[in-house]
Amino acid sequence: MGDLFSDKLELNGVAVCAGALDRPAQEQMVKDLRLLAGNAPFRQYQTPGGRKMSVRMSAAGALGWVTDRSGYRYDPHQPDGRDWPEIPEGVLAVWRRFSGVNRIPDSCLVNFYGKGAKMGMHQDRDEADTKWPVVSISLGDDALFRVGSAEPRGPTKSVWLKSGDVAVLSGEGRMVYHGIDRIRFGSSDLLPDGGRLNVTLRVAG
Ligand code: MD3
Ligand code: FE
Repeated sequence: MGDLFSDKLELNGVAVCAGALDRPAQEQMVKDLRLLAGNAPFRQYQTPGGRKMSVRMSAAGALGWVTDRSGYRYDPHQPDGRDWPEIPEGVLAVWRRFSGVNRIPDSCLVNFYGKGAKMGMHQDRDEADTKWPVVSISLGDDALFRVGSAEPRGPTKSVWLKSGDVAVLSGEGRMVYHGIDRIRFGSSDLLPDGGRLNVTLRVAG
């Protein structure tokens, strides 16, 4: 797990590998994600409570995470009935390098943060078995990432996630509350129109 050539920061059990992906690797991943979005468009979902999320989401793999008035879930089909596209090879390579496990992920969620988008504090617990790690890749604009504990109202710490950073959520860190308070829109030139992409890999089913 981890890498000799990147800074590793530990935040309430969450490992952040700063600078894990170099610029060419980031550019290749953006290309792969553009192709992915051609087959699974970014959608703005509604929460079970009927609010629109500010983050737009796409996905790949056997199971894609979706939400609507009937609940949060992993679904084998897109809202339009199509299968999700395959997880890009370069994304799987990041999982192999950082996850520390031999299982292959079956779910790749792609979040897009435009100007003003954020994600409230939550736990990731829609997966069938939460013993498996989550690997997260940040691309584009800087994001203020907040990490709490496994309790909903525990103390929190914050760190700016930058383009090319990889976060590994395993063990203690897997069930912590976390969220994105805001992005610094336009802080990176990786995406020509600004914004931030976050790719999360999971064993969901
Ligand atoms: C800590 N995404 O997709 S990435 C999510 O930047 C999500 O889009 C955020 O939270 C984003 O569920 C945060 C870092 C991250 C991802 C998954 C985690 C942190 C996590 C799972 C458990 C604990
Ligand atoms: Fe999450």
